[in-house]
Order: sequence, then structure tokens, then C-alpha cells
Amino acid sequence: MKDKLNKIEEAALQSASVAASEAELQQVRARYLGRKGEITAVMKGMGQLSPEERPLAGALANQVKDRLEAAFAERQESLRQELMQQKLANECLDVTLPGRRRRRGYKHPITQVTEEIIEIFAALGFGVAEGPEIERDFYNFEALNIPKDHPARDMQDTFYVSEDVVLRTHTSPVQIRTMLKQKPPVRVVAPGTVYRRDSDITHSPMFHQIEGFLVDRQVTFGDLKGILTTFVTEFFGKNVDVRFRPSFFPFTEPSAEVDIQCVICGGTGCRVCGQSGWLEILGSGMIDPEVFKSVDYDPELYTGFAFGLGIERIAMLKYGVNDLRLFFENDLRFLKQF
Ligand code: 2U9
Repeated sequence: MKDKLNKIEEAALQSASVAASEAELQQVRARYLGRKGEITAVMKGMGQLSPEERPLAGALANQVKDRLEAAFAERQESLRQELMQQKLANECLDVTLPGRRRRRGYKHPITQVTEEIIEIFAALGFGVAEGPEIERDFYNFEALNIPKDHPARDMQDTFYVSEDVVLRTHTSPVQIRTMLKQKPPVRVVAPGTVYRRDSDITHSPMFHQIEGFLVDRQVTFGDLKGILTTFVTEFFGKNVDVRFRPSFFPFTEPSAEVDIQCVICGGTGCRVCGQSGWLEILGSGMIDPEVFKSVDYDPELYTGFAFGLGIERIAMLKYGVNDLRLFFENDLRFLKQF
């Protein structure tokens, strides 16, 4: 009996010492100390011993059992330590490493310029209005005194959805809709996307405009000049020269285009300004009485002015961009510079 127990103990200690994980050790433990284990079997067999032999054998078996329990516990602890050391080595964290820089998004330059223009006009008391990009002929042309045979209605310039429906060629229909909803005094700017059948380095079939208008009693061309000069000097700087040049639009009379001193050459003449020293930046005029009639404003009572500008063109001049298509290519190397 004693020999047998010694052999079992030796084998159990050997197995425990080579068990490579807690699970393996658990199996070893079950094999020797479990309900069907070898030590348990020996203890169960003690019934066959004589009553004199039994206490000694029992004490011996219990001692072996206790030593094995202790040895298994010790092995288990050292396996746990090993595992912990391994984990610490693999999962080490260097808290002194510099953090990863997060890349921030930017507003598109066209959005930035649009917001800057809106802000200047907001400070002058103008609100903001928006409208649909797919428009009825009436709002885009008819109400704006653009007669049926006017070149602006030519298939060359306009995307037709149907005979009566177009992609708006300017944001002017927003002003028509505003006037139909609201009586004077009104002061509104209308920013938005517009569409024209045109495509080269200075024209895109989709581009952005901001138009504005003011209607009240006794509004004069002097008011137009004052507001637009303020806008131009706020946007391009106090020192830039401004001039008003007579022009024609079907929806304004009289009409004027506004030029600034060329921001590239300072007025001496270059390729950008076509050697003239001046850059055209917006169109404007006193709203034609015919337009007032189509929105049921009394032209005897009210006068007003309107203006329009292309945002891409203004952004190109402000930032010295020479190809309008760059704004629509979404190349981050370009966009990041704003
Ligand atoms: C109403 C009455 C009048 C808006 C105006 C212009 C002159 C103009 C162009 C600038 C560059 C369009 O983007 S562009 O090609 N616009 O020159 N726009 S007056 O006049 C209006 C608008 C609405 C009811």
C-alpha cells in the first residue's frame, strides 16, 4: 500500500510539474484526486484491509492527498504568474508615445465665400431666402421681364426639364417668390446653385450665385451705389478702387456692372484683367417696373435695386485661382489650402 501510494504521488507530482496550463493541471488533479481518481480508488480499497492496518494506511493516504493538494495549488499559482508575465509583456503600453493627430475637416471654399458675403449683407440688414433649383418658366424668366425671344432663354444657355420647367439659370426666381409672399419693405439675399449650358475654364454647367434686392419707398440709385460699395470694400479691402459702368439686363433699368481695381496687378494691366486694370465682379440695377407689375407691387409707390454675382468668380479673384473646375474636383491638395 505504501509503495503504491508513493508511486502514485511521484507520478502525480511529475504530471503536475509538466502541466502547461491551468486547464491541463485541472485534468491532472482530476486524474489523481477526483472522485474517480487514483488516490480516491486507493482509499476506497482500504475496506479490504485488516482493522489494524486501516488507520495507518488511512493516515498515509491523507498525507499524500494533502501534499498533492499543496503541490497542485503551488503549480497553479506559478502558472498564473507565468500567464500574467506573458500578458504584461505582450500588452505593454508606452504612455510616453505622442498622440495621433486627428485630421480636421474644412468648409469648402465656395461655402466659406458664400457665408462671408451673407455676413456682410446681414450686417446691412439683409435676410436670407432660398428656393427650388427646378423652376417654372414663369419664375425664372417671365416674371423677370425676359421675353420669349430673349437670348437668355436660348436652348444654348438653359437646361430644360420640359417646355415649362427649367433648372434655374439664376437665383432671381427666389426674389420673385419672396415678393409674391411679402410686401415692401424687403431686404433679402438669395444664395444658391444655378445651372447653365456652359463649360470651360471660367464656366461650369453648375455654379453658385448670390443675388440680393431691396425694395421700399424712395429707394434710389444712390442707395444701390452705397450698399454695393460698402459690400465690395468689406470683402476686398478698404483700399480697392470701385467703379460703376452702364450695362443692360432685362430685369433692371438702369443697370450697372461693378468693377474693382484688378487684385492681381493693382490696376497696371495684366492677363487676368485683359490689360484693362479692372475686374468685373457683379451686376446690378434698379428693378424694372415691369418686374414689379408681375408680382403686384405698385411701381408708382415702390422702387428698389437688385444685384447678382457669381461666387466661383469672386472666390477665384480673392484667392488667385486660375481654373474654376478646381472647385468641383474635390482634390484635397487644393481644398486644404483654404
Ligand atoms: C429680381 C429683379 C432683379 C439680379 C441681377 C445681375 C444684375 C447680374 C450676374 C452676375 C454674374 C449673374 O452669376 S452671373 O453670371 N447677375 O449681373 N443680377 S441684376 O436682378 C434681379 C433679380 C431679381 C426680381
